[in-house]
Amino acid sequence: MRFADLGFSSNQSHSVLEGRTSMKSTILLAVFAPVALAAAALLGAEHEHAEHAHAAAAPKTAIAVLIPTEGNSVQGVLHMKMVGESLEITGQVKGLKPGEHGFHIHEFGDLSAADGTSAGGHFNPSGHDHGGPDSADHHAGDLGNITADDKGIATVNKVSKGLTIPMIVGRTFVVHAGVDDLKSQPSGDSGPRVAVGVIGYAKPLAEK
Ligand SMILES: [Cu+2]
Ligand SMILES: [Zn+2]
Repeated sequence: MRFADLGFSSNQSHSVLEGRTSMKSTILLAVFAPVALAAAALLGAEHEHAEHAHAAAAPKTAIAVLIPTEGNSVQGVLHMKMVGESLEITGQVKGLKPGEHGFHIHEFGDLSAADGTSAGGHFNPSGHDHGGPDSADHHAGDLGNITADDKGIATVNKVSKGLTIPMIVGRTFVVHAGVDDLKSQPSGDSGPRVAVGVIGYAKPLAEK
């Protein structure tokens, strides 16, 4: 095929035309490339930001709303957050008989049984014996007792070194009718379960 067939009168005019076209392309590129690069950088930054936000989104706070088991009227709210390497548990439980009550994290987030037994035994990932939170040997979920005042209200303020939010979310706080003696096996002989609450991720307290 000859250039004449394409309507060009000569090789020269074609090369001039081509030269102009490529110059136009160069100008276009020069004008738009920085815009495109800037847009790409913005998108990239946004993407990176989103990924950071995702990584930072691993919740550091949790909540458990305690509801009474059948025949009881104990209820409460517990807030959990990490303070350094430790889990801080704060909150209030009411409707208790005055005195001490066993207070543990049990293995399962299953409240299907009316008496709370579906929550299973004490959360014990390391296969220890039952004990108090300060005993050398104890279940990770052993938090000792909470103490109700003469109005039946227990203010909870505990710190546990062995627990983290990801370990406990989906498990259950259990408050017992009786005192955890911190030594009887397998669970401190603290009697029936009077309130239960599954632990869930929570919005950080400061943001409320
Ligand atoms: Cu318990
Ligand atoms: Zn235990």
